[in-house]
Amino acid sequence: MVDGEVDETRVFGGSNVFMSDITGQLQRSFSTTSYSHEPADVATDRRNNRLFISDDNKDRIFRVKVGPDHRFGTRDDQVKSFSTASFGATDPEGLDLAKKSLQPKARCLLVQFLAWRAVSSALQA
Ligand SMILES: [Ca+2]
Ligand SMILES: [Ca+2]
Ligand SMILES: [Ca+2]
Repeated sequence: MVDGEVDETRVFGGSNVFMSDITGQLQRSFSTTSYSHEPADVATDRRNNRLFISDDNKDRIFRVKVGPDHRFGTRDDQVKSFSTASFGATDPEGLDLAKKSLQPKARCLLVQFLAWRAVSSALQA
């Protein structure tokens, strides 16, 4: 789970990513603030030990690879990113991974979904 707002509160303890086991027990936490102050959602790629984190201020998806220590949130993590604005998704929030690359129709639905999330966020603000 990621929290894009906790870094703006007095209770911020340095972490905005929280990893739990299936019972909800916190296993690990770390910060994305060196590259993202607004993590909106996270998708896990367990097979390749990667996280994908959306940032709705930067309109980017960050790809975080664990590195040689096999732990997230440490200095050897490899962080890369790509823009979502280039395919029309400004204010990206919810994201998930698909096993295969998306067909054009699914890509269109994804962009619509992201746009819908942006509208629903605006209505709740
Ligand atoms: Ca923030
Ligand atoms: Ca690491
Ligand atoms: Ca937003």
